[in-house]
Amino acid sequence: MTFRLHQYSYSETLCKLTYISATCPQSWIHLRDSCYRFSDKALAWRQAQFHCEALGSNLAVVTSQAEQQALASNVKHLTWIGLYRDPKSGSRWLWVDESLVAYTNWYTGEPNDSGGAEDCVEFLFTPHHEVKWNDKNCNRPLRYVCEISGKKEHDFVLILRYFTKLFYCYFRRFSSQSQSLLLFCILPFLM
Ligand SMILES: [Ca+2]
Ligand SMILES: [Ca+2]
Repeated sequence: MTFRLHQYSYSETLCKLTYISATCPQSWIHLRDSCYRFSDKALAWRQAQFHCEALGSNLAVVTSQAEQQALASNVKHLTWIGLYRDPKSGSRWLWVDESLVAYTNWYTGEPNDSGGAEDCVEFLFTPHHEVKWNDKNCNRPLRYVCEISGKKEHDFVLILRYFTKLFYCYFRRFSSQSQSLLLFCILPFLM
């Protein structure tokens, strides 16, 4: 077996293998960097979030157009997501995982706080079959989508990639022995 490959190709391959092995739990679907689970029963928003938490997740936190599109192509019902009105400030919205609310995708005229009682956010279908956001009464039972964010795994892979390159470059420079190269390429993956 030889490891005399291009300077980075060995570590890149290991990084890819590490990433692919971070698969989703059974009955969850993998979209982009996260795992999602669409419920088959309807719950009020708060119970839906409790149920996601019990599964080690949160209601979905939709922070980009790409994530919105990935979810939109899989959603089939009115569906709760993890956005809710700040109880302290009626005009502010919060994500359940405290992510910054930078991206939004409200339907035209929403959020309208109809009846002064719409504090939770659902995926809604427009007449053109687009999936947009609407504020709705949190007590209404709806299907919901939970998310296990892949961000942590992704950062983990980036850190591994960085240290692997660091070790590899260091020992490539000071040692031409392939055993040393092997040891210090693999070591970061065992930590
Ligand atoms: Ca997300
Ligand atoms: Ca509304």
